[in-house]
Amino acid sequence: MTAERGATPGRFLVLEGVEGAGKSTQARRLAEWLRGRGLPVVETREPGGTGVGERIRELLLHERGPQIGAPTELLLVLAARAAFVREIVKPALEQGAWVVSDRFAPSTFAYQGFGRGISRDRIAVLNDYATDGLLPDLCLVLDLPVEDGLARKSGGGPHDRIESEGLDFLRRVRRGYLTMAGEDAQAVVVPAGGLPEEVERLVRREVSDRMAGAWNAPSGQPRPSAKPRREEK
Ligand code: Z5A
Repeated sequence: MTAERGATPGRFLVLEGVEGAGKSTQARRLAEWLRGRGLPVVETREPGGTGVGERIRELLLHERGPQIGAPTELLLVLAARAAFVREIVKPALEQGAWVVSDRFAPSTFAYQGFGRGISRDRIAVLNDYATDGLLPDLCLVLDLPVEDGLARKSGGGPHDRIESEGLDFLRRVRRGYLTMAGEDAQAVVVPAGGLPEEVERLVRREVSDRMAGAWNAPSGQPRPSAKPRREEK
């Protein structure tokens, strides 16, 4: 499998986690903080971000939409990702931007892999094609019990199709994130049960520690090469 990190001048930061973990909140805050440091930032999310991606997002999340089996769900997510990487992420990285994304490939391993039971090998091969080998420079997994995440969203209207899968599904997803974070040197688990300001402090600390040296890298310089990813199981 090809694995590309460090080939372009920008940086690719991804926030992950179960529903209500605070990904959108922290992605926004992180992007503001990075802009405050004078860095060019592109904020985005998956699934979505592109014309086709937003259409696929509607299909995937709409509770009253058509029946979607696990293989179809996987391929829809990856179809959206193929456009996302080529239309948004790679062009931004090539121009030296810091891309902050609310979800990326780890969501697929967590939801379609650990959640739905599709093999990680199969996902890895298909995902590699969709991403053209692109990997995040840093993946921040915001972690909290799934019940706490759902409680944060309880006032926010009806659950979408995937949220409606129930607690056991979401617990498998959470376990998947923790397992994968333990295997990937570029992933870190951030406890996300505290106040937004506390979580933000932890996120900033991880980004500062792990992206050290990147702030002042001259524009146009390739990213320093990262440790090779371990083989997918
Ligand atoms: N999916 C997939 O299956 N496979 C894939 O490969 C990909 C995605 C890429 C996308 O939904 C769905 O697609 C997702 C997985 C699937 N499953 N579902 N459902 P999404 O990303 O649009 O929605 P989400 O993950 O469910 O996001 P969310 O519910 O919006 O959660 P969040 O972004 O982590 O949290 P938030 O929006 O920042 O905060 C939620 C609420 O909590 C809000 O009222 C905040 O004000 C509040 N909040 C945030 N932080 C805190 C703290 N620290 N304390 C208290 N309250 C807080």
